[in-house]
Amino acid sequence: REMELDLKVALENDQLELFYQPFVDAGRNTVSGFEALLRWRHPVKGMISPAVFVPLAEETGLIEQIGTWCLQTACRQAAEWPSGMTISVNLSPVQFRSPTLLSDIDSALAQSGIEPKRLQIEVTESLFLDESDNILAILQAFRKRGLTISMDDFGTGYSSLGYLSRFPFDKIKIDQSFVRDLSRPENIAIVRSVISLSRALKMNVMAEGIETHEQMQILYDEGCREMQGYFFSKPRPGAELAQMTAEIG
Ligand code: G
Ligand code: G
Ligand code: NA
Ligand code: MN
Repeated sequence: REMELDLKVALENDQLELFYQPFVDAGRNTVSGFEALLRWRHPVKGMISPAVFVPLAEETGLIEQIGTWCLQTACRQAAEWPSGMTISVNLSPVQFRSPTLLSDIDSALAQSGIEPKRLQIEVTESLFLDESDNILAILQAFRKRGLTISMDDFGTGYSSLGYLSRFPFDKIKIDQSFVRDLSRPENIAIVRSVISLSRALKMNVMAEGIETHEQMQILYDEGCREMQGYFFSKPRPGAELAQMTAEIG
């Protein structure tokens, strides 16, 4: 419970920070956008991973305020980038239970002035463990505003494939666990199937967790163009974005 108190203080005292990791068009070597990834700069413990504190924030309900802060900060940051660049924000399933989610998104867009189509929302399969009518209505409301919706960590959750046809996704992100070991024929087969599935469903596809040139090449040869991973860049602070774009482009 000590960390819970700390997290409240963190939000109030500007200890939370967004890092940004580029989405790269591997054919052209250009940056098409960035994913916002939350960090906690703890005054004593140093940098704490969201894998540690997001679950706590979800349990305590603090994720609502933290999520709102993320949306506002990410959109404000994106307003400083070239107008073609996307900003992708991760949403927790808990945020979908918040009655103010849509108005929070509208405020973040209005305050930053960015076009709605530049905002991408990332959700994971765990979203579909909840009551699905409400989820569908919210995702459709995102679409109506012009946002894009991305299926993150695809293939690692408990959901059936059916939700891909029932819910309005624009993009599938191939999970890094499949990319990590492409020397296994099983993983190549999975990657190939997901790319083919995305085409059949008229969705974009992206691979995450690319760490080596070889992984990049294999995915490229399989027809994947949009990629993300340490090979291109680690997530870095907002102040380093121009530098990051210059290094890749
Ligand atoms: O960036 P990193 O690999 O440390 O992220 C660890 C986990 O935390 C990932 O599952 C990522 O999706 C999640 N995460 C990162 N930033 C956010 C955020 O802003 N909101 C939510 N809900 N999850 C996030
Ligand atoms: O769950 P989600 O896909 O949002 O989480 C992304 C997480 O993966 C972030 O914590 C990010 O820091 C991490 N990540 C991004 N690229 C790479 C990579 O190339 N290798 C590894 N091991 N982790 C990565
Ligand atoms: Na993500
Ligand atoms: Mn992911």
